[in-house]
Amino acid sequence: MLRIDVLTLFPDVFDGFLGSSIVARAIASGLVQVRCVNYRDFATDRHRSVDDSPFGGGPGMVMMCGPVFDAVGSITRDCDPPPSLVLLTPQGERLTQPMVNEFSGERHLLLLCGHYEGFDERIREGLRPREVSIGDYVLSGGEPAAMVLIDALVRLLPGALGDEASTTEESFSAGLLEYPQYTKPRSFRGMEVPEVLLSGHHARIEAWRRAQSLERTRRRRPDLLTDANDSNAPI
Ligand code: 6GU
Repeated sequence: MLRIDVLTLFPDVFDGFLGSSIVARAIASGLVQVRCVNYRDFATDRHRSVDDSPFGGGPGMVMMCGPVFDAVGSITRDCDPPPSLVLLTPQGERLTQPMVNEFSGERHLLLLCGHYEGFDERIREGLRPREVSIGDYVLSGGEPAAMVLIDALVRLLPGALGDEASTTEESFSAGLLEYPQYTKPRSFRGMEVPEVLLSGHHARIEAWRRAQSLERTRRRRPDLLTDANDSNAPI
């Protein structure tokens, strides 16, 4: 059982996500446990503040140390071994499939979502979290990134996809983009399913798919072919 705790100012944002599809089923079958905790529950003043203006001036607000350290402490207090801390930030290391594979081997993750202009730097200094970004654009908060990470993680848990074949089948095209897929009907508005897929000739089908995967990757994502790619990541 993988345990994931999420620290956030907006726990409600996760409700739809955690209540739907693959992730919901993985939770229901006990493959993963996800708990959302609000930083605000650890605020100490009467306004329940979790952020304040930056020393030195400048726009926006900064996540305060107090509520963040106390929230993390309340979760890690009873945990042996302690969870791996992940701070979601556009300043982090870019999330990749090999990184997701690595995280899926953990027993307990604690995800910290930020808001406002960022975190007080002493949160990094004191907690030494791994910092993760999901891409080179700025979100207004880390919550969508946490959901991206949880989704990518959960689908790797044995049994999460139901159809066990889907992950093994995908690894055939390791590091390449998926080949084109078709389903019924054979003919739709004048567009036909490639003949080879109807042939029942498994070796030819496999060769066609392999060629399509390579060609699609070369055209759309040549970087995947040229980059040092020791992952086994189907994309
Ligand atoms: Cl993890 N957080 C925010 N706020 N923006 C992002 C991101 C994370 N990853 C890409 N952009």
